[in-house]
Amino acid sequence: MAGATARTAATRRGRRRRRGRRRRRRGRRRRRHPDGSGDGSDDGDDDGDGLTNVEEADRGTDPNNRDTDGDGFDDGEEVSDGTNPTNRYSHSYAGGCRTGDCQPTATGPSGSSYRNGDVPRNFTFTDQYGEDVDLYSFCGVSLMIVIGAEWCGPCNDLASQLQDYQDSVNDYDLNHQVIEILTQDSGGRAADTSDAARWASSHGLTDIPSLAGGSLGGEWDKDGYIPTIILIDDTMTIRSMDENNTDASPYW
Ligand SMILES: [Ca+2]
Ligand SMILES: [Ca+2]
Ligand SMILES: [Ca+2]
Ligand SMILES: [Ca+2]
Repeated sequence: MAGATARTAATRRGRRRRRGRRRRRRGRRRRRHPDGSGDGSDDGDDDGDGLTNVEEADRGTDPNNRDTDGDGFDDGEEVSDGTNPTNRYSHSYAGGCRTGDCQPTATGPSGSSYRNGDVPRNFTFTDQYGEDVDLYSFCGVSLMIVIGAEWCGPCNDLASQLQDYQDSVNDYDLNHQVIEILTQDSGGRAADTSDAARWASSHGLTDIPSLAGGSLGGEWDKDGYIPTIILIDDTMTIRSMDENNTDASPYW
């Protein structure tokens, strides 16, 4: 619990530092508030988030709250980043992974585990950069979830393929993202974020979130074997639930 609190504090510190740098860059521009509404007066920026009061009205954000959706990123910062300031799952991540912007309605598992056609519930894990990562941040992106453990040889083989795969996806600018979830360390103990950071380092995962430290319900385990590959489409609907592929090559 203390670890989780420390990680959350570190995440917030990181976000505050990035915000500070961006605010300093925007400082001069943000002190001028053009008359975009054409009413003859300065549009103002009452909460100092980089969006004028008129822009906030146009976007449906709160002109008296820097961070309307409470995701740790100011409204103006989100607009600059191309994320949605009214969707708490939509924001950028330090690792630079691809994210989306939609709000799925979970169906939950239709059997003892998720099946194709189900819309899963959100989960939250911490990545190799210390940021909390939500599954629903990837709504709008087609997603490959890979689940494995450090002690598992085939999981290591699969993990070592993934960054090349993501790089080729990025080269073709495909709307696709891989995420890795590490469930156990080399000794079969529950993986923590230092294990996930080591996993990322040993397999060269950079813009692939390497996740640990959260809770993955039994509904994500179809047959008790790992590695597991799950494909989810851009509406957050499961299209391939653990269909016994143990390497990424069928997807290249
Ligand atoms: Ca504002
Ligand atoms: Ca605002
Ligand atoms: Ca926000
Ligand atoms: Ca947001």
